[in-house]
Amino acid sequence: MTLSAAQVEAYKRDGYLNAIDVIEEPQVTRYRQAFDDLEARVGTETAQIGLVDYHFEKKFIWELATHPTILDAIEALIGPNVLLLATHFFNKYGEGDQAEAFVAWHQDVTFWGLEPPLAITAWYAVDNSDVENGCMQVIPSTHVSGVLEHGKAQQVGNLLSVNQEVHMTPAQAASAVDLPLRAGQISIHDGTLIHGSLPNRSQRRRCGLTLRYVPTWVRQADVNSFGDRWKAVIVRGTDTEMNFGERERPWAM
Ligand SMILES: O=C(O)CCC(=O)C(=O)O
Repeated sequence: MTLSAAQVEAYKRDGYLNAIDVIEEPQVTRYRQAFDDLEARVGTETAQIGLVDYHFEKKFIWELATHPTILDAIEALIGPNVLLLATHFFNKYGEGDQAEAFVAWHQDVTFWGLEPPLAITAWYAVDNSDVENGCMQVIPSTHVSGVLEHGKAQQVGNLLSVNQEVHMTPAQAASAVDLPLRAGQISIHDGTLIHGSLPNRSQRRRCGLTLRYVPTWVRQADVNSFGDRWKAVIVRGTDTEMNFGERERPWAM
């Protein structure tokens, strides 16, 4: 399955797509349990935002990042030669010290050091994600403005790596669209689309796995917001540019 022409058109116009079915039961539960096991091992403090690039260690993350339905959609949007740039879990537990955790309005690529600043994210719902537990929100069509200046968030609890936030007018914030997802679905967003999410006001965990992709012709001009270089791996097509060096696929599949 690939995206329809109407979906590609909508993505170009709005900067995102929502509610794309990827897997069904029993795989949804199998992947959730695999995450539960990882969470139990590292603890919720780390699991909240500290699980970066665990696809090198955990096969279920690699399986999701290379799922044909996801890669077909990514290929339809950025072309045939695709690198997996990174994977990163975003968890909001809605209780205890983490109750106020939120994600401030931002663009992904601002601090990623990419040239050109082009990346795309598939956000995979490990748990059902809805308004009550703080699903992703986007400001449609903001990707057309290019990379914007970010300041620091004033509100405590921002999960972003350098506490970044892009200023929004009240009118812009009022045009936010919720992206609810059933576990097993993805949304996709452009790296320059303004997005964020509110605190989890439920008793249910909200776990999302972000899968970041770039076309092979993008290169790393600077370190990313972790002060590091991306560990990109080819997941579709061929990498003739080798802009991120050569890296073996972590799992044979
Ligand atoms: O999971 C969230 O609430 C936000 C995710 C996000 O900011 C991202 O995908 O860059």
